[in-house]
Amino acid sequence: MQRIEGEASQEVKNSHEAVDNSSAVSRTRVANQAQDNVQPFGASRYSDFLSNVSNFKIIESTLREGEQFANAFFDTETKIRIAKALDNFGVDCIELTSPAASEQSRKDCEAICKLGLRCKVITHIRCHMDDARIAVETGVDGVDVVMGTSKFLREYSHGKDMTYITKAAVEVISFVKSKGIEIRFSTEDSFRSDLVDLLSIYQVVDKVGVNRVGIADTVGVANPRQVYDLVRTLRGVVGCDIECHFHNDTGCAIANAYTALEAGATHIDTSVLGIGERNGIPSLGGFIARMYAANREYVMSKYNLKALRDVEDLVADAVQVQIPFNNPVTGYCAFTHKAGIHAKAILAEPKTYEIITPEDFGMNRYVHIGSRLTGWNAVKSRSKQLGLELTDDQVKAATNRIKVMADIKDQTMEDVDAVLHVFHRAIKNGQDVGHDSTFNRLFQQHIEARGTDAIAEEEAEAQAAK
Ligand code: HCA
Ligand code: CU
Repeated sequence: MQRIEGEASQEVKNSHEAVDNSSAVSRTRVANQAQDNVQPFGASRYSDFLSNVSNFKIIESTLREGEQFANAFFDTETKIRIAKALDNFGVDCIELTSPAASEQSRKDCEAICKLGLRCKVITHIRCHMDDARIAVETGVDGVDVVMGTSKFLREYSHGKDMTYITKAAVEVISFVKSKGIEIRFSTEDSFRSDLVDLLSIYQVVDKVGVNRVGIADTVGVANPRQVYDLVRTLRGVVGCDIECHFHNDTGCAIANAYTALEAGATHIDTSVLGIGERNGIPSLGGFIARMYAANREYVMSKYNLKALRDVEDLVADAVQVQIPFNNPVTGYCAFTHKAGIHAKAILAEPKTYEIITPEDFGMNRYVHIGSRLTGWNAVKSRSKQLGLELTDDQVKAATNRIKVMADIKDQTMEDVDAVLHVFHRAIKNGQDVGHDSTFNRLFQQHIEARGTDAIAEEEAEAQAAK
């Protein structure tokens, strides 16, 4: 695809104050105010004192949930590179596969704990004392514990009732806490678990001092409204932090994560490119894009956005997948504008069709001008980039020519440039390019001469005259 870079300034001006982090209450209040003020694109948004949209933490699970992706096999070196890249990006925590899973998993967990990363390193285990004993010896900052509570899992997986589950949870939590590290308790398949069962066990674990409780949409069944209801209810029942984990089976994972934060959740699980069991969980990049649209200041102050592409490339390479063409931010066409009307507005003011400023992520905007949908404003911008002086009417005539050609097939940037050069030269020489035969002859000559000294000299001349 032929592309040109937009010329207009992309700076989104934002003079609002940074979010204060002093105390929980003032933090939420200030965050909510900041969020209303900072919303840079004018869309009205809902906010209240529960919302943590401007005050959330990421638990990055590429090295745990991501290891459950069909293609994933991470050797020690790759795990270390991913851990460092995530730390550099600025995630709050990284979650590692259970050290009880295999001897190598245990060794890798120890090795990552020794890296001295800025982020917390936690591991993820079953709600079982054997796993907990191994986990606390690895040097992790915390342990995420999970146990199935839905009737499917109680019947077909571990076969335990709520009394047993609650007892096991309290035992594991007390043990991990006694080692002075963080502990989270989560219920697997929360949205297909009985609400009374859920709230009862969360209340018990909150009382014994768990740092976080977790809600897991293990099967990707939940929708944002259900998420809001459950998190909101839970927020009224426990005092500890709330972590949420959403699977993406029906494409709701990021929306659910966002809604969970609105309802008072504090931590969201992500993985790079969303890799995980089946089709995975919220992608780090997609989730960040969503949060950036809500509060650019907060997201930019906390995360190293320009590192996103490298993190994604690293993981894509490790699991042998391509970055999806429509990936938020880093997808091949995430900042490509095509229709003439869009191109015109984008060149005048990027915010017309962009809520994400590509430069914030180290990306570039492109205007695709070789299509039948092109417009003369975009073509004019390109002729200026090439240093070719053409009047508006001449640009319009060149645009019509491009459209005729693009009706047959999309034109490359080289071909668009050729049309502009032909127009420019013909006008200078007093030739009438309005005639098909004249244009076709000159265009043919230009194509044949492409790469020769004559054309190179002319192009250099035009650039120098710019
Ligand atoms: C699984 C476990 C889990 C755990 C989530 C959590 C899930 O692989 O089934 O600890 O909160 O989706 O339930 O990833
Ligand atoms: Cu999961």
